[in-house]
Amino acid sequence: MTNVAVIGSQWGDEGKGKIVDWLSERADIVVRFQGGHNAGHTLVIDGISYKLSLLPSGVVRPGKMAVIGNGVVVDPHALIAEIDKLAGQGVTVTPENLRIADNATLILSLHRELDGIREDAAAATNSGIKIGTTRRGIGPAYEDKVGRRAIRVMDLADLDTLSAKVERLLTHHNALRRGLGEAEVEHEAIMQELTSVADRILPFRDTVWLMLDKERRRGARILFEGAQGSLLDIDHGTYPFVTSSNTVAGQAAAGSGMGPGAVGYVLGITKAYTTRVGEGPFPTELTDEIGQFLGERGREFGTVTGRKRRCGWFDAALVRQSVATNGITGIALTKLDVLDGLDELKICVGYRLDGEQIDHLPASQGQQARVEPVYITLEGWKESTVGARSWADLPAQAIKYVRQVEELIGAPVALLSTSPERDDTILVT
Ligand code: 2SA
Ligand code: MG
Repeated sequence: MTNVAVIGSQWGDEGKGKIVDWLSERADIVVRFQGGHNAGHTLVIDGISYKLSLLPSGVVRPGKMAVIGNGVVVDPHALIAEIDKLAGQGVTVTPENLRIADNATLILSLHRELDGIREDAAAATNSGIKIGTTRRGIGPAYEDKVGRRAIRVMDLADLDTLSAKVERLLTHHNALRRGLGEAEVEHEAIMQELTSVADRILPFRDTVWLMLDKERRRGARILFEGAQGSLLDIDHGTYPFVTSSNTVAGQAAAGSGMGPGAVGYVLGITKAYTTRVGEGPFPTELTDEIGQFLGERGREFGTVTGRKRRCGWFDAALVRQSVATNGITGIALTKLDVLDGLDELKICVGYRLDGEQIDHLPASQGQQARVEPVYITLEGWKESTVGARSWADLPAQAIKYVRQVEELIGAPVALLSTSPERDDTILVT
């Protein structure tokens, strides 16, 4: 097997966790390369459900190395809490099975606070833009990274220079906080926050690019685990209603310290309909009883925040776009069973914008808000597809739906997932 990058092709929550888990059996190393504990993966293994946010999914499998790459923003408190919670479920996380890049950026409590302050202010005053973030501090932490004032994992080991770094960070943040009418943050408080977590975090630190390079040369199989989805990408997503990292496959290389050639097969995880949480455009959104039905049947609630996800028809124009921006080799189609029993199904094939028909979502925020979906309609199926384990188990209309999806997005379906259990996966050859 070549290396595989698992990427969400929509707005996240496509079911990446299960597929990563399925693939991790064939991998030696599972690497996260962007995002942070805003991600949410639910893994169901032998009836036990594990909810992971920051840790790579491979961590629950014995004998796998889990890696948090440099492209990730790491909240040390969240990491410690997640490790401790897993310990309660019998999963032991040690430096034997988890490594964190020493050049990864830390999320501090001031980032989380700022995320919340901004979201609340935008909601209350109706000015600014409410993004509907997960309030985990992801955006503010990436701002500091790009602003070259972030505290990184390795800084925890260098207390001599840490104080000056914190000073520089606070010069920026306290100016910002004064402007927002918030109390300033004390230097001592941040120093204490950092020193209190150092002992738990530092044992996991590693020169990840070097370790991965050695492993690659040795022939190790690497699985890159994307978080969120391509339409939440900071460049290619529905800006400004996006997350603050690149979520596309190219980031698998930069966010782990490997070359693009290491990425290998790009598997786009694609839900058989569309969901989104948070604000922002969603051309095929259904606010009627069908949307309600998809949300209930599909149990569409955020893993991290418990927020209700917005639901709508499959948007082939958007996924076609993701096939291009990621270089998707094949897709894993998930949650087909949620469509069981619907009389007819619609698929969006393009949009109407100001009287013209277009085949992709324009980049402009104003135009994105104005596009209207152009649909084709397919007949539904009555039979249940839950737990189907072979192509022959699927009703003819379901197969037709899948074939139509492939044709419209311009990529083949490589895997079909028919329930949260990992064995209910059809490998399409
Ligand atoms: P942020 O917190 O700055 O990354 O939020 C910015 C936007 O990105 C969206 N976003 C997500 N969308 C879907 N799933 C995500 N992860 C969790 C999950 C979400 C949850 O897997 O269920 O539990 O609510 C995720 N993370 C970020 C977010 O909604 C904003 O639109
Ligand atoms: Mg999720």
